[in-house]
Amino acid sequence: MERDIPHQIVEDLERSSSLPSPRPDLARHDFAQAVLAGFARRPRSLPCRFFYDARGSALFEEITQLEEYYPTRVETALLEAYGAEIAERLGDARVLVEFGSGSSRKTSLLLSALGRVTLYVPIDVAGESLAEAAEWLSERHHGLAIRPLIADFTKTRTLPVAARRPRKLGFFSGSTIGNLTQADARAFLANAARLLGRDAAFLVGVDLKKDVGILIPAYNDRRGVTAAFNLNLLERINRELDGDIDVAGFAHDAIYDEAQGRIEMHLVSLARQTVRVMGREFRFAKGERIHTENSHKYAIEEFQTLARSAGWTPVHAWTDPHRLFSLHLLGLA
Ligand code: AVJ
Repeated sequence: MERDIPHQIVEDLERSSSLPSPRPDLARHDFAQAVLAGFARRPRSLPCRFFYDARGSALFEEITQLEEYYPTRVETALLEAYGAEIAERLGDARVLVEFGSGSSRKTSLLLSALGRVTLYVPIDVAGESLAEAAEWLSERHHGLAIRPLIADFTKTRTLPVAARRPRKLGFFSGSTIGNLTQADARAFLANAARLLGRDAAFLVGVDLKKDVGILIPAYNDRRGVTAAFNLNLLERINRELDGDIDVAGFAHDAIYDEAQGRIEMHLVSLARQTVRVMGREFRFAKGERIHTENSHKYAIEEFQTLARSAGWTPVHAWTDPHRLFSLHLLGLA
């Protein structure tokens, strides 16, 4: 399997204005900074983007197959059921820009439905998974040109030269937009509008507000896969940042904050303890929490209002019969 980062990608990276780098030493530095800063502040927190090392990505893949975790399954079903309708409303999108190279399976469904896309530009910080996804898709979509961009998609200001053509479609799946606060989601949507251009459209997967009896188990499954995914952050600190954290001294917790409309994941210290990271000591009280992820949920109209405030015009929203998940098509009027 091709694992080296193609030369073109490196060139795109050098042209791009985004900060995160595929260079392992810089990636480690980024992680170290975030952990030291996150452990020093109160309440303590860690950015959720660090979940996805090799082990975390494998655990997330397992999460997507859990009975309790409906988002991946329902979004995929929506793409299967409404792909033709989406294509009809879009007309003739030629360039597909994906924010975060999510699941290649969903991208492949969309590409098949659209039919006329000739260029695919996935944007992600993880160069290795980008290269793998690119290979998987190029085997299934002959004649499709792929120009991956290694960059933080929340900050990307420029697209590869080859993508500077009209009729672009943006794709942001999985409700990853839920990781952002509303203010950050609005800024992201506004930046995407600028990046994609005047005649663009945007397809965004958004998890819906619903009964906590469904929401909580999706983030706290019986088999404990989500717990392992959350706790892997501590294991990653031990592996990469010379940490001595007793991972068994922390527990996974997922709560729903009704006022903010979001699931929050936390790691809770089960005892009073001191941990060391890169030679520094951090004291945890019993019950003290590390906030590791937000996953915002939106009613359909709520998300449409947010999209409008960022300059987009809601065109249509598709949802499943149980109203678990939504796919929003946005346009620029
Ligand atoms: C990939 C960010 C959409 O918030 O549902 C899954 C990540 N966290 N289980 C989500 C996640 C815990 C997921 N996103």
